Amino acid sequence: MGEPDASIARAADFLRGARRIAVFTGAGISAESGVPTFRGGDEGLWSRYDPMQLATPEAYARDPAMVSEWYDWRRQLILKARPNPGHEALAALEDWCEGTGRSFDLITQNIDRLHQRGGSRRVIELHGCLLEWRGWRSGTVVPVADDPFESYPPTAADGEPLRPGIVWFGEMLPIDELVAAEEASATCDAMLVVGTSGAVYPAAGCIDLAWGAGASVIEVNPEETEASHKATILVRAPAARALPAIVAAVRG
Ligand code: BJW
Repeated sequence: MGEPDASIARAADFLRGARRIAVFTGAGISAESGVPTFRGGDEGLWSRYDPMQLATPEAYARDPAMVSEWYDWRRQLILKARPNPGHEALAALEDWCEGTGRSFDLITQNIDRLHQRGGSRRVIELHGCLLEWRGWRSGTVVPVADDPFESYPPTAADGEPLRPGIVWFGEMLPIDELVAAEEASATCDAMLVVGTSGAVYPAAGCIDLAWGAGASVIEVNPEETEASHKATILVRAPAARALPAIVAAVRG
């Protein structure tokens, strides 16, 4: 089931047979753009940094300078990164769906905007975006320059500290995005799950919804994950190699 060429052909068959396609992505799709993932191996961010010291509102409240400087380091990495053939293949899949009257929803946990830069037009961002910063108390989005901040934490013109516009542990996901993602997941007939450990909820609940509704679940990931047992097809290959092959086969 995991042999890449055979599983790529099967994945394409399932996508061609579907009228409603949903795609659910995680950090692994950006790994080949040089953006680190969170879990797994020595490369994952959480193997080097403690998420409880960095990725919670309590951590920011305790040490806003340290936390904002760490996120600015990651923001700089993302600004230098470029979309890879995996991102571009999903944009091509969106075009094919539109041209053939299929519905298409791209749901991402990623905060790097590489899907949009790779040509995807409609993206549901469940965990916000690291390129946007907002007031710590007001929540108002404040435009910021791409250059590294001059001091930490960065501040708005009125002196309010700014935080990254992402969803930390213990925070609620943006409700409109979550509702749209759950609706797309519960009503699709095929879901492509790419580069996610499927470990973080409520986002990973999208896979459960698709699976529970009887959709074909196609997992593209070189490693086994918490979602693998729900997959109809396992494509055990990196996304930047597998997705262009799948989409080329879909388009015939
Ligand atoms: C490749 C590849 C290649 C590599 N090609 N693949 C139910 C059960 C248990 C716990 C909970 C639960 N419900 C809620 C919780 C608590 C918590 C949670 O889920 N904890 C778990 C970790 C146990 N969830 C929350 O706190 C959420 N909020 C919440 O529940 O609020 C409740 C509430 C209600 C009412 C009021 C208030 C609150 C919020 C979760 C936010 C998660 N945020 C993060 C960090 C953001 C900040 C930052 O960026 O620093 O988002 S966590 C991190 O994980 C990030 C990601 O979006 C998310 C998912 O990770 P992802 O994308 O799957 O990456 P990895 O690294 O895990 O996996 C990469 C995969 O790629 C691997 O499988 C590789 O093999 C693969 N790969 N190279 C393809 N080339």
